[in-house]
Amino acid sequence: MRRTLVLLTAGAVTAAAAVVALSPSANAATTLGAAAAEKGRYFGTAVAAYKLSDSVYSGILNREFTSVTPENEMKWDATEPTQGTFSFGSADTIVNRAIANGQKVRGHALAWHSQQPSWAENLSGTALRNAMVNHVTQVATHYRGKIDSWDVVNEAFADGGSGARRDSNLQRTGNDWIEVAFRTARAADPAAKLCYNDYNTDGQNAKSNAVYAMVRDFKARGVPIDCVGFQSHFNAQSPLPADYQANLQRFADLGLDVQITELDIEGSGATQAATYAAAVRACLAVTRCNGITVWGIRDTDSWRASGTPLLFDGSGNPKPAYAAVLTELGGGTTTPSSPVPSSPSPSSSNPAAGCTATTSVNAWTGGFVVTVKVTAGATALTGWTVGVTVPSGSAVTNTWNATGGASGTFTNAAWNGRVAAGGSTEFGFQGTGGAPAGAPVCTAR
Ligand code: 9MR
Repeated sequence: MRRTLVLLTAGAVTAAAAVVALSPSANAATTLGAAAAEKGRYFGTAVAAYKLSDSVYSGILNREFTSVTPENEMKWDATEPTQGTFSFGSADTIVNRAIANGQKVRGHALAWHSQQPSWAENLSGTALRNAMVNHVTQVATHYRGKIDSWDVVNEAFADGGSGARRDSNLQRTGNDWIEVAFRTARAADPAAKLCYNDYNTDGQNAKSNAVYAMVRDFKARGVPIDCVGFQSHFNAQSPLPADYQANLQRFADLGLDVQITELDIEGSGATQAATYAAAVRACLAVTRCNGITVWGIRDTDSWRASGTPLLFDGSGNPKPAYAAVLTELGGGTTTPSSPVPSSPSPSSSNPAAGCTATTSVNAWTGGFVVTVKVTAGATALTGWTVGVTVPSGSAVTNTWNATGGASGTFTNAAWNGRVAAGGSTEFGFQGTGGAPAGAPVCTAR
């Protein structure tokens, strides 16, 4: 467990700037990940490696999410572009960063008919089966011990009412290709949970019935499977099913975890928010639904960007759907009515500064994330600067909702400089090394 420290300060450092442990019950969780954690679940997102240098993107990622799924970087075409030659660079970037931030990783996906390298698309029979087994072995071995859950097989059933397997080059190697993939993954990474993942299986229908029958058979025969992923891509053509919870529950009753793995819901405003809340509610009602992953961060990051299906808008602002999910998870944006600690109460040694800063620090060996709350005094702010003492040997690597930071001085972003009298705004930063332990100093500009 990371230690959560709250440093209460105002103005210059005094002995009164006590370090106190925050009791989790003292305050509603204010991020998706923290709120889900209080419900015993993770809250994750798909991540694209090339976006990690975007500070708005990575800021939200660090702040809100406790699990990541590489959106494309672990797929067969990315990890084995030439047969027998493996390329893990982009996926490693995501995995190492997630581990450094204390986030889980969902591996996606070892065996899939889509996004195969052309050399695999052109194989068949024993050559393809052997190539698949080698691929699963090499990739799962490379990430052994680092993956919470693997999508071992993705989208292997046909759409429509047939209940049949999807025709594919992998399927044509023999009906046992799925269980062979699972056994191979278990041998390579015994600690990872092994999932079957699919879409249009979110409600009870011919396709999900067929997956259910396969999973039941696997459990009966001892084929290693630990979880089923429900992608949950919803829109007008494919709405949230009325029996979503019941469907999750019947799979859970087979004795495995269920996970919402690629959630996105096209729409906007209150309607979208209500549908997101309903999806979250269904998971929370199923004890073995142990995590939710949304398929991207901002609407502009989505594979269905025009449908604005995610929780943050293109500028990174939380949408009504974000608030609905946070509320459904039991979180909230309220601050405690009495500040922590109650004694001694923080008092500014520099009232003329016009603002105060409160810092919440998540620190672990080798890194930290700091969230800073800037509160205006009796006069509204038109801009602010916060100075933080970064210990020598430590470095700020990322800042969100503020600019600067490399030298420990942060200035409001274009959109959050104006703060009403008595009002507040938040920014954050991430770094390597030991966390700043002193008090931040807020100055109105
Ligand atoms: O979001 C992914 C997109 O960037 C890729 O172009 C696409 C290619 O197949 O895959 C998308 O992710 C898919 C996921 O891997 C499996 N389930 C459906 C997802 C949306 O298409």
